[in-house]
Amino acid sequence: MLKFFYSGAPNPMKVALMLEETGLPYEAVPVDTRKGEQHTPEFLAINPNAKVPAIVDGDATVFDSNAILLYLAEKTGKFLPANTPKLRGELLSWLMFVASGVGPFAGQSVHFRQYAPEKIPYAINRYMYEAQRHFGILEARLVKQKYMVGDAYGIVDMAVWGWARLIPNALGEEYWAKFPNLKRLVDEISARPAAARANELRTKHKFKTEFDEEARRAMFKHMDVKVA
Ligand SMILES: N[C@@H](CCC(=O)N[C@@H](CS)C(=O)NCC(=O)O)C(=O)O
Repeated sequence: MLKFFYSGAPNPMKVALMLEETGLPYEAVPVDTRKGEQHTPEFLAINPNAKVPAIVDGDATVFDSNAILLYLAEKTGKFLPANTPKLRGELLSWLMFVASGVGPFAGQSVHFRQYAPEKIPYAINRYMYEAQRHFGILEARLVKQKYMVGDAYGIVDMAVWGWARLIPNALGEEYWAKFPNLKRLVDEISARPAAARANELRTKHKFKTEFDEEARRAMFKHMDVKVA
């Protein structure tokens, strides 16, 4: 059976949503990143980047959330637009845009706003600005069309859901007012039974909630290594 290595964080949750949407049988394997389980040799053999999510499906191992979304969509033939060059181009562009822009900038915005030991105005401003700019690009797309690619719900919408529902953490609750169409999409997806099951999944395993010294050492390794 397909193994899904996960935690309750945004990138694994996109994949949990997709697995639940497809109805594929899977075994969820918790990786408690606050306890450092992402750094074990066994997990590094699956994802050398020491991050969740990852899947093992027979002899296929896939890591990086949007790569997994595409893999699962191609495996099942579900949640993909029609295979025309136009829509394929849009699919790949938006999938990579979310992976390389929305996720990293929103993630750094959360980091500098909530976790960095010093509140550095320059870093907070840069990442909030870039996170907002990226969410603004999604908003502009969703003013023009109901879903991100084509005319049906698909994997790019799932990728967007993973990060856009963190807008209150990445930017602040009041920022929803700036992105009404993004909120419309997030609310629509969150109301789906598959999203409820994805959210419920993380309650089935006990993940560490405290962000203590052990968690800091596991997740913020740069704090112990001076490179600059
Ligand atoms: N590009 C990767 C990023 C994965 C990622 O950053 N995962 C986070 C959770 S959202 C994680 O594993 N953090 C643990 C750590 O950084 O040690 C993806 O899209 O899957």
